[in-house]
Amino acid sequence: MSSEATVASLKGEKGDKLTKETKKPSQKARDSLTPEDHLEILRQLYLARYFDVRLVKEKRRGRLRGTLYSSHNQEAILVGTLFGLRPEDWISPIHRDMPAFFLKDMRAGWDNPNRKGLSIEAVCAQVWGKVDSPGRARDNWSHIGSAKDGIICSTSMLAGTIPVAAGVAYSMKMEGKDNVVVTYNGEGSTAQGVFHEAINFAAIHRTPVITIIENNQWAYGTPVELECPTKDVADRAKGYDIPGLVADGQDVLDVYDKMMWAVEWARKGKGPVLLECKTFRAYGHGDHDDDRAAKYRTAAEVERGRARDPIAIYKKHMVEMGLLSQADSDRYAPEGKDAPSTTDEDFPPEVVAALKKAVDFAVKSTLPDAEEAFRWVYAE
Ligand SMILES: Cc1ncc(C[n+]2csc(CCOP(=O)(O)OP(=O)(O)O)c2C)c(N)n1
Ligand SMILES: [Mg+2]
Repeated sequence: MSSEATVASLKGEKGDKLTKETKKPSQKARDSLTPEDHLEILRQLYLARYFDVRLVKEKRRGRLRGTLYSSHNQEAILVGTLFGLRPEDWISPIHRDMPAFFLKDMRAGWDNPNRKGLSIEAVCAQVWGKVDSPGRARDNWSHIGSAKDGIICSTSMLAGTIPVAAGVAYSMKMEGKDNVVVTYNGEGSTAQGVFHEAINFAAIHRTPVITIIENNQWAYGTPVELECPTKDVADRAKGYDIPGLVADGQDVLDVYDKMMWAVEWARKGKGPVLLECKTFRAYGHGDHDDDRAAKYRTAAEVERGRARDPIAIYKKHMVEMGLLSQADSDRYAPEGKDAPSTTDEDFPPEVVAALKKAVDFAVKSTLPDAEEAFRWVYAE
């Protein structure tokens, strides 16, 4: 095949151009979720929150090194975008998405060794900086990936993995597969040049890249108005003639509905989608920034931003759907609490047990031999 023909065929059918109607998801993916699916989504929300509060507490007790970038209050974005993916789909998380590494393909069973995602044990070993982690103690956070699990290695360069994701998606398209690649970025990342180059490439070649924008209103100490000139960050999609959707990032079902619309669009070969999920960063940029953040954000803004806790919103949905009793909803209620005021009793026992097993594994894991520091630096 000539290179010209390859490019033409990768662009997809003519006439796929956006119309106003296609921009608005009309079908609700949530209608196909079973009661078991709903309970699993709730369990995953609890797990993501518990992972975060446990880490914050461990760090404050001096048991962890490095920086923590909390995903507290942003869990519905991770669970809602990952829940409906196929095992062979790819993801590309960044610093605020640590739970994404283990939430990927979690529906296949939390302890299933064959599922396409990292185990909670591996992620905890990474945070504890131990040898049994993908990073083998080189750092404590998200600079990890796993080709066999469909996870692109994360880097710290904001928006830096979108071109990689576009390339992975391009190769899958050439192989005739209908998998999608999901990248996660903060709203601040969308001010990077590489963000626009990568989305431009993906749009021209109609590669199945879904870019999640976790709009938590702040990029370190810079507010969203100083990063993006449009009201919705999703409006950046207009320049590339691709769908730009906005979801309520505090409502896991709204995220799920919009995400599944995006996935269907991308799987059909229609190209990339931007999905902005509006949320609010609960703490400082990282735990080193908590004190400074209290100066650049007012207490009233933080209170407002955290008033709609994703766990509370989802439990309310479930009670209304008759899938959760009010008593069960009240039994485990970490919503609205900061990590230090949260106890294990706020979470279902199976969630606490799963993380305890993972933390025990991480604590028992050793440090690598000192000589290992010189490995994988130059070609071996
Ligand atoms: C190219 C680049 N510039 C600057 C930084 C430093 N930096 C790390 S995170 C961050 C803020 C990111 O904000 P946002 O994209 O909104 O994500 P959030 O942390 O809010 O989830 C900055 C400026 C970086 N990692 N990469
Ligand atoms: Mg941000």
